[in-house]
Amino acid sequence: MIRATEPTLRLIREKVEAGVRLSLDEGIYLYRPDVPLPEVGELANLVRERKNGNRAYYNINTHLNPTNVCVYRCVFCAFRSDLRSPKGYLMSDEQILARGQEAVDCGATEMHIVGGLHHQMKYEWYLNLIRILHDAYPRLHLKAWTGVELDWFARMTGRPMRSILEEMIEAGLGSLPGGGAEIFHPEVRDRICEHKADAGRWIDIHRTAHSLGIRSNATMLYGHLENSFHRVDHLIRLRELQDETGGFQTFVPLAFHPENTGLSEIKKASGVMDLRTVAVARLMLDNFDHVKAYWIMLGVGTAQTALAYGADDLDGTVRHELIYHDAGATTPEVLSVEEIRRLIVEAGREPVERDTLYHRVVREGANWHSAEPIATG
Ligand code: V47
Repeated sequence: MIRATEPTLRLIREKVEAGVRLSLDEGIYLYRPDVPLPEVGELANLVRERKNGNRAYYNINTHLNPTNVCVYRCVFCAFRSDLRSPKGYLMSDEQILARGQEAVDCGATEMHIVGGLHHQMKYEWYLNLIRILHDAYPRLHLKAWTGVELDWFARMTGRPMRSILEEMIEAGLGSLPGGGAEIFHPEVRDRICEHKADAGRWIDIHRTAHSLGIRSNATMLYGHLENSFHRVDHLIRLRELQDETGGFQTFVPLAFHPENTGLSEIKKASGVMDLRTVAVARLMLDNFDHVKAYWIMLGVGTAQTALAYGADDLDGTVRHELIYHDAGATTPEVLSVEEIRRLIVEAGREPVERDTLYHRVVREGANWHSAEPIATG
């Protein structure tokens, strides 16, 4: 017999149609394999179209990972290196600036900067990197440093997070990417990255950034040691901070890529799990405007399909991505604007180029400018 309080798809449908928030138990229920994915997807699509109509966003962006040398040894990471390993690298200022020039020449509006925590490099090196890029290329939006890196800067210097962030903003930091969130619940976090910023710290750093007017993204790494409870718990913690600050822009689910990691025995999440995670995230995160299908991680085909399962954003053209490619991603290194637009059109959506802060981008030849903010429902 079904208890009145037990989630059912019919009750969830009624709530979603009425715009009522879903509970932890309902989120977990939506992850059950016997709950048909097409129906979960249809509900997520309803929310997606309510918020973003038929639009699907992309930007022209590039990645910069200035070093892979890292003091931490997160078991899921294939990118990190020891200092003396032949794989280890550290970019010079000239190399960093050359990447900025290349980005501008390609018409990029954003540079996504994250990397290792190099124990020989002082906080000033990380700050200077932002400053030289911003001084040379002031129109390039610098989406830089995860909560974990910012936590490291504060630990290194013994300074409060607010003062680190204020200084970074003054140097040219534009927003924060969503990395480092992994899975918040300590049952999992303590097994995959026990040494780095915990959930409370990651959330508090984003809270501080939001209070300074800096927008940020949020990620969730799934498909490793976690279960559906841990995933939905993660989403609810993000939803709670968003209720408080409204500072998150986009949620980015990240499927674990096992190759070359300490968890290489785990099989990569299936396409069904990828689409279900996009859909459940769209349904749980009722206060997030955007859910991103990061094509580098999902693969181009699944990312395109995800546009019908709750996602409204494909990230960007992307150049120089290393974190996923080191972990066995077989996706291309870059997509052209024509390719990304074609993927969106083929999925029946309207392609819209956005900047990092979700303003429409208008291009005339080689020139571009950010126009009005994109309104969401
Ligand atoms: O925090 C590391 C993940 C993240 C692996 O904000 C791995 O717009 C899978 O955060 N398999 C960094 N994932 C990437 C990231 C991101 C990506 C795209 C867009 C945005 C955004 C943010 O990558 C890390 C970690 O969760 N990661 N290693 C791996 N083997």
